[in-house]
Order: sequence, then structure tokens, then C-alpha cells
Amino acid sequence: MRLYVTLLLLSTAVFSDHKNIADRHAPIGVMKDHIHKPGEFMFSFRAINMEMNDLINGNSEKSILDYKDANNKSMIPTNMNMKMYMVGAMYGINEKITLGIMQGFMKNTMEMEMAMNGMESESETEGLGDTSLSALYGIIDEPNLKLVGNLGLSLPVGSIDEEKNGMLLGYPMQLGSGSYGASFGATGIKYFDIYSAGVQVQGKTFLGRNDEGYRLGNEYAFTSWISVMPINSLSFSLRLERKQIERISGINEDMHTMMSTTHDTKFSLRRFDSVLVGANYVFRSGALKGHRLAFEYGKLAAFDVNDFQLAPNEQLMLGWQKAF
Ligand SMILES: [Cu+2]
Repeated sequence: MRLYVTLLLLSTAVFSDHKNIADRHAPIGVMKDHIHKPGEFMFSFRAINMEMNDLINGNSEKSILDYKDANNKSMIPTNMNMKMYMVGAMYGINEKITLGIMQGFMKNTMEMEMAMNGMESESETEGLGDTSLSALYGIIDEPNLKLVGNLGLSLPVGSIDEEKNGMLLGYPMQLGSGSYGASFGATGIKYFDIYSAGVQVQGKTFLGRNDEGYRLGNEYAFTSWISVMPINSLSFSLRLERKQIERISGINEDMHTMMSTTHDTKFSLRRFDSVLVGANYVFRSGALKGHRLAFEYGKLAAFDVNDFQLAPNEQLMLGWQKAF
């Protein structure tokens, strides 16, 4: 009897300390994975760096010569870097429902080469991205099994009129979608002792054409991961992710299609598979108790795209989170 009570107390102590256990948050690249207790706030910050440097078409790498043979567009994209800084907040309104808001600040750089004479040029855009609002619902909230559903709304805050020398830059260089968007998804995580396994499906659709006359394609993402936690403050994860983005509908009439494939909506159907490794760390004592630090590094493993574009070869995400 005494043993039973001790075990019971011990297990409640462990469970009530869940927010200070490393693997109770998914890898940092996965969002909307957990809910909060009523009245609890969480703030987060993420920095993302994505390098895009291989020219691809279909499912293989291409050369500048291949591009010139296939197109008579005047510019060839050779390199793109995307940096994003994301600030987020979450709030548990009751046992089941948590609300979230997230805002990104983007900085994009693209290098291009002129088809005619090989001259290089660079363009840059920076500013706010679209704002995302979400509601998370704890469908199953058992100590070792979580299932969280999510519904989201994105607001067209980011600019879609970015230009250089009076010429509109291509679709990938624009900071926002220009349209309201709706998203939905679910995340399931099962914990087994020091191991856990999770899966998430997400879908997003833009609700209409923007002021420039186009609408970004639907996005689908599927990811699954396993995680191992050698000590309660530290977990390591291995994750696979598939992202599919449908073709842009409509067209921005002011964009010069002949400039580059990035100015043509044909390029916009794409599927990317990535492999990511990451770690979560949570301070369990001391002045920094409850602060979480995490990183995730991913490499592109396979792709299938429509028309020439740059591959998102690698990405690094660093994150900080703290609940109050
Ligand atoms: Cu949170």
C-alpha cells in the first residue's frame, strides 16, 4: 500500500512537470504540436536559414546549359538564401483549447546570371511575412498519448509588390501571399519510456486571388519523427518531411514572364522530401528553469518539381521557448 501511494505520488510529480521534459515538445521545426494549461502563456522565437543553390527540374539537378537549352528567358537563378525570424505566442484558454499567433520577418537574397553574357546580379527583399493565427484542440490528452487538432487563419500582411529598379521580382522573392489562408491539421505523439514517435499532417489553402490577380497553390505537409531522451533535459530527434505545393493559379500581369522561370507560374508545382536531425534542451533547475533551446538541421533528400527552380538544399532552425 505504501509503495503504491509512493508510486502514485511519484508519477503525479513526473507528469505535472511535463513542460520541463525535453521531448514533450516536438522537434522545433514542427509547430502546433502541443496545448497549454488554462491560463498558461508560452512565447517562442525561431531563426531559420535556408540555402537554395542547386538548379533542378523534374527530379534531377540541371546545369545552366540545360536551362538555356530549354528556355529563352533572360535570367538564370543561381542561388537563393531565405532567412526568417519568427515570434510566436500561445495561450491556454481552457483544458482543451489553446490559441496561437505567429509573425515572421523575412530576408531573401537571390543571385541570377544573365543568359546573354553571364553577368551576375543580386536582388534582396526584407520585411514582415503573413501573420498566422491558430486554435489548437486537445483531442486526446493522456500522459503517454497526445492528439492535437489545429485550425488556422493566415492574414495577408506580407508584401507582394517587391521590386528592383522598378521591375517586379519573381514569386519566390515576394514576402507574403497576398491572400487570406485557411489551414488545418493534426499531430499525434506516443511516448514509450525514453522514446517517442510522432506524426503530423497539415494542409493549407488560400481563399482567393490577391490584388495582383494570382493565388498561391495549396500546401500539404506530412512529417513523422522519432525521438530519444537519454536524460529528461535533452532529447534527440530524427524526422522525415514531405511538402507538396500546388501550382499558382492566375498570374501577376505586371510580372515579366520572360525574365526568368521564377517570374513564371509554371515553376510553382513542387514536392520536396527532407531528412532532419535535431535536439531539444530544457533547463530543469536554476535561474533559467523552464527555458527551452532547440535546433533542427535538414537536408533535401528527394524532389519532384515542374520547370527549372532552385532546390532548398539545406536548412537550419534555432529556437527558444518559455512558458509562463
Ligand atoms: Cu507552446
